Amino acid sequence: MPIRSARSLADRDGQLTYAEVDRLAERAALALLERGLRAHDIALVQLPNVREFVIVFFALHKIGVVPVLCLPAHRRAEIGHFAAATGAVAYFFAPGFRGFDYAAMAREVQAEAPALRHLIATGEGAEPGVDYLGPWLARDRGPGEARAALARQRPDPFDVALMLLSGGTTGVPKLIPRTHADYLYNARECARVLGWSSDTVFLAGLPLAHNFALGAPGMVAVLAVGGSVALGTSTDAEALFEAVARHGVTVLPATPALLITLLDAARRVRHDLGSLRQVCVGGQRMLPELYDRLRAALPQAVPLHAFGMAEGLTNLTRPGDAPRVARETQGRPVSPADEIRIVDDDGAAVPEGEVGELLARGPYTIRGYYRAAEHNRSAFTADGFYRTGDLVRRHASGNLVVEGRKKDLINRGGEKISAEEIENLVLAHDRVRMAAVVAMPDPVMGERACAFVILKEGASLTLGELNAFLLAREIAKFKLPERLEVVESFPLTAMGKVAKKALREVIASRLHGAEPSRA
Ligand code: OOB
Repeated sequence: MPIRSARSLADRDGQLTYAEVDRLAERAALALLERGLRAHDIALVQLPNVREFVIVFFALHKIGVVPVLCLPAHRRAEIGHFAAATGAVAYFFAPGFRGFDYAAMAREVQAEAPALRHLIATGEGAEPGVDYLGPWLARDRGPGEARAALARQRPDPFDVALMLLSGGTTGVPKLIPRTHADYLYNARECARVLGWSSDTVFLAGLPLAHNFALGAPGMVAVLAVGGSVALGTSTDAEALFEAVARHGVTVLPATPALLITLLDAARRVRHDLGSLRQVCVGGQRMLPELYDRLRAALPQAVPLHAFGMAEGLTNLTRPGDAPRVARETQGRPVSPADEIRIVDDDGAAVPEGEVGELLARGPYTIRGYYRAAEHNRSAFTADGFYRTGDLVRRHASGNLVVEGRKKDLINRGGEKISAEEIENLVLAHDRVRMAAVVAMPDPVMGERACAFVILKEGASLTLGELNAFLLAREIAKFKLPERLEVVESFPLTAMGKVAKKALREVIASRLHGAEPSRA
């Protein structure tokens, strides 16, 4: 059954019109007001792609409470950090999602975060100390009362609307404050350049908590032009293809890693994918070979490249770009007011066509991370440009090509892992003397994390032991190193720092020698 009309939201439980979503969001907002939540309060939201994500997102916006969008994969270390860093007063979760006991984690986090007064779960239940959304959403109070109460709470468009998480290169993830005005503008510009309209049917299989599926170019962009959104909680190929056929999906966002899985499965798939018009690939570079595979498998769909970042700047290829440009480049900024510079290590512009670091400033790019004054001094230039850490060059077409990066992170299928964060945890192991975590190449994920360690005298360590130790620190599983290299010493740079580039080369050549490339 295709989505029954424009302007709807579909999830595992059926379809809602915009008006129904709005009414449910009003009910949730009123319940939150009654519990004492107020504008500028902060709420941790850790929900998968279900209707409650959307309802809570808009409910919080109605009363000016700021959601911190946590990934379902985050565990106690990350959630505890966000609670402590923000003084969040509420935490929204989906009990039992993918078999994990979020309620137990919520209590543990709450025990160490005195400000966290409200634990709010999806559905119905009777856990002591937990509120449930189910009864809130069922309580109708008549539109008059609701509208009057909520009208008084309406936030200013230039207030912070939400906080995204940086993939980050620092020891703990940084929070990215985005305002109502900037986020909506960013989303609208994406919808405009992609030609989205009320005919657009968008399938969010990637987490909505991530900027890509949320707005740039994601759900908020679709809603801004009156299109429809289908939500999926799985990135399993069968489930996604089934959803494409069922809802008549026209736009599918994917990371290159997900796209590879989908294309591998497409050979044996029976679902009708004929409705797809755009496949939007981002989070990581889509190589030209993958672009070619996509074209061959889905000739009716335009492959688009999304090179974005939670900090703001969104680059997209345009549906009208020449095939060669769409194949070889990662697009260009969506807004005419975006300013970019490509600079060398001294901050001077590189000659046209040469590789340098991309700097960005503009109407929807942040000027600073939340409560991070010191980090902000190095993350932004004195005149307010964000240093993306991405190495790019300008293609003859004017679009950008991503050639590499300066920042110290691992991009695992679009999921960013801060090397420093994992190194700090590895160093806490009592058998480890020194640690360096670097990216190793992978044909599907693009990169995976490899931990190089120098052990203490006479000690030994296996990857299994290391990861058991890391998991006991309660971090998201996707951050675990997938290979351990025990070494006697690290190569050093002329400055005496660990030469990570050399370590990346060591592991790449070792993998290359050991396993013939499967790409
Ligand atoms: C998206 O956002 P983040 O914040 O998880 O990661 C941003 C970083 C970029 O600075 C770049 O290093 C990398 O991810 N990246 C890409 C890329 N898209 C993101 N590198 C090469 N090619 C691409 N297409 O990942 C994100 C946000 C909005 C839309 C799309 C991706």
